[in-house]
Formats: sequence, C-alpha cells, structure tokens
Amino acid sequence: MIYNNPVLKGFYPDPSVCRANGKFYMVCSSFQYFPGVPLFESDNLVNWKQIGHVLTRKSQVELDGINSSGGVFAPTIRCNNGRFYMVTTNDTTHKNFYVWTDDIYGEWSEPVEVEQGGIDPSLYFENGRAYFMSNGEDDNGAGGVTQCEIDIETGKKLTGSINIWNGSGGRFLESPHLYKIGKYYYLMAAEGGTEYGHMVTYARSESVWGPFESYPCNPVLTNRNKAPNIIQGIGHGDLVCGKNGDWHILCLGFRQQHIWMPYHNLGREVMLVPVSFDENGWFTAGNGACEDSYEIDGGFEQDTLNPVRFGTDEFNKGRIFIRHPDMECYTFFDSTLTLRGSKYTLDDVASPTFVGIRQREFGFELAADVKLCGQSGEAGVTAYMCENEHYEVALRKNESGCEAILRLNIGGIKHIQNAVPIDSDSVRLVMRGNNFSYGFFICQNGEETQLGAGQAKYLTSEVSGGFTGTVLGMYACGGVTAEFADFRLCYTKALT
Ligand code: 6LW
Repeated sequence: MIYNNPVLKGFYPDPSVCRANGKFYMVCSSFQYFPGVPLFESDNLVNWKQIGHVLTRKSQVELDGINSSGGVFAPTIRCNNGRFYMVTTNDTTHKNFYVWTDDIYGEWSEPVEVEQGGIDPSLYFENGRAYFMSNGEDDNGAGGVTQCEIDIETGKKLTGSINIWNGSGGRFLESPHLYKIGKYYYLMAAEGGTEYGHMVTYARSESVWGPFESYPCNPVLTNRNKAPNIIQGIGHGDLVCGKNGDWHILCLGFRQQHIWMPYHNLGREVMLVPVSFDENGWFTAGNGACEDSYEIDGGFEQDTLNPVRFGTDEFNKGRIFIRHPDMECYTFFDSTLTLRGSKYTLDDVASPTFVGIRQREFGFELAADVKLCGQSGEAGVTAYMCENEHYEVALRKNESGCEAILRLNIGGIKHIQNAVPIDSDSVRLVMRGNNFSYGFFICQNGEETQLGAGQAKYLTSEVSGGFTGTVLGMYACGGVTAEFADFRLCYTKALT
C-alpha cells in the first residue's frame, strides 16, 4: 500500500519513536506550549493517534517567562524492561532531564536531572546499563556527540562525559541516537541545521564507546538538493524496526507553501522513509531523499484529517496553552468553552488566556460563535506563530460598544486592518486558509462579511525565527469573559 508524507501533519518536530507492547510510540518537541511533549501511538508507523502528553504537570517543566521556541526541545522516547523514558532539554534553563512511566496511558514521573549539558539528549540501554548522550561538550570541552553512563534510578553520572563522534563535517551536529543492530552500534544524528540544509548522517562501531566510523556516503538522507520540491528540511530522525522486520527512519521535514514559495507556516512535520541494510552492514534511506509517498507492507488507513469540534479527541487531547495557564480562566464544557480574559494579550511573553490546536493543513476553515460579557476587552480566534507574529479576527468591547476587528501583527508592526461596528455582543468569527493566505470574516444573521486577509508567509520560521508552527486558537483578554460555541475546524485540500 502507498502512504503519503507527512505521516503526521502540523507542528510536531523532532520525532522520536520506540516500539513496545506490539505498538509504536512517538514523542515530539513542544517548546513554550503546555502540556509538553505530545505522545502518539501507532500500529503501523503510518497512522498516529495522540494518546496524551508527557509533561502534564507544572512541577515537571519550567515554562514561566520562557521565550517562544525556548523551553522543551527535542525529546527521545525509549522503553526498557517495560518502563518508558522520555528524555529532553529545557533549552531555556539549560537542563537535561528525563521522566518515566510504567503505564504509557498514565502520568509520568517527576523530572530526574542529568548533569551533562548540550541538547537533544538520548538514552541507550544494554545489559543493565544506561547510556546518556547529547550534543554538547565533553569533560575536556570538546564539542560533538558526548556520552556518559548514568544510574537510571537517580540520573547520576557513573562515568565522565566523553566525546564519541564529531559528525561528518556539517554544521549543527544534533539529535544523536544509538542503536545496536547485529554486531554494530549505529550512531545516527542530524547535521546542517534544521532549515533547508538539514540532513541525517551516521557512523558505526563495534563498541558502545567508539571509535565510530562514518558512513562513507553521508548524508544518508537529505532533501537539500531535491528541487523543485515541496518537502524540505529533512533531518532529525530516529531509526525504528517495523513489525515485519522492515527498517524505517521517522524524521522531520516541512512542506513549503509552494515549490516557488520557500516558507513553511505549518511548522516541521513527521515523515517516514524506508531503510535498507546492505551486505556490509551499512544502511541507506529511500534513495537518499524523502519522497512524497512510499509503499509499505501491511494495512493502514489513508490519511484523512477529521473535522475538529469541542469534545472531539483532537480538541481534547491536542489542545495546548501558551506557557503555564491559569486554569481558573478556562472552563471546558462538551459544547462550549468559556475563557476569562486577563491583563495579558497575545503580544506578551506570558500566558495569555488562549487555547489552540496545531494547524495541520494549508487549506482549512475555522469558525466559532463568540459572545462577550463584561465591560471592556476582546476575544476571538487567532492564527498564532508567536507573540510577534499572529493574526486574529475578534470582537472588541468598550464603553462605546462592540466592534469586530481584524488585527495583523508582524514583527514590531501591530496593525488593525479593519474594524466594523457590531450592534450586538455576539458574532460568528470565521477564518479560512489556503497555501498563501488567511482570510478573516464575520457572520451575522447568515450574512458573511470579509474583514481582510493576511499572508501566510509571515507566520513562518523564515520570518519569525524559531522552531514552532502555526497554532489555531481561541483567546480572550482584558475585562471580558467570552463564551465560544459551535467551534468547527475542517481541513480542505491544499492547492497544488
Ligand atoms: C532541536 C534540534 C533541531 O533541538 O531543532 O531539527 C532543534 N533539529 O535537534 C529544536 O527543535
């Protein structure tokens, strides 16, 4: 059967995968968002269902005041003796830590810190020993992939931190993972940086400590020379053995808006590439680049993005807040959502009252009824990249009445594009996206009015910097309480 890439659409970067209990489990980065580290389950590596998040309690992760695209970087998931571990970096506090659980559907432990620096930590277990590696400096100050053995109960180092590989010569050596396959230890990593030069490279050794011999044909996987092509930025992957003994790399990549429009507003997404080993024990991935589709053994469902409403799994399990939310400001009912505004707006590096889900396809329609109670403030729907770049259509209220507004925030420019008086305190807000733009509308008594549009290219890492993608959300700020009802998000086909 043929599957299409991405196998998981939307801002789910830095995938890491492990196989346990006859299933596959995957985690992704979450940065400033809470809960942290989305967790997915799959039977076939193609269809991924979110089963929760790993970092669900404030005590597990510091997010207050952290910068956008700081916080929780690339996680790794591993299972050893029936216990799951998720190890990650809080890039803002510069701490590497792991949490564990014996029940993948349950809560995870409090964090256990490891006194080794660097980013993109990973774990490798063998014969009762636990090895911890990251991309950082060893005890002698040498930069590269650095490894130590740890006591997995306490996180304490049992050895020094030792440099084991310097990569194949690309910049930003990241995402090291170690595997034992046959007689070799394979050390796979990413190089080139997470933009258009990104790539997957590897080396192998007969010892866990090296010396590691680089694959002679590195990079093993990259789309840096594949053009014109929508999927770019392929890198940061994890190797996994499928149920039929077939190997794959699950990695990140992004879809640019169009082959001649090198901007990606959907963030970095998850791709699946087949891997094969040759008779000398080296492996190749696809034909060296990630294609739009591949054949895979076994049954799976063709990808569909289901409509999202209040109460659906995608909304209940996928919803995220910006930094640590004050839950007093949120009331979730089956068919309505009440948001209480605070002094924080979407422009603040704080936790404004906001709840969102990732935008997973270029083409979409989102609509919600909003009703405001209170004296002054606003509430609406937003396409949010970070505090500097976001667009929203909202209802705003003050002493002189209500108006519907379209606000476009790009860089330092905070612009009200349109404001229309409304003779009521409720209205239906509508947002429609395609590959290039977001259109904003209000609907009253069945009549729709367009307030304007914003270009999609400004809600991207190419413009904003950073590592996240666009999140579609509802928000409130100021002295209002907003009731949202009849929320619907439907995806439509991307333009070609
Ligand atoms: C992550 C690094 C990377 O730590 O991006 O794509 C960084 N690779 O490995 C943030 O996601």
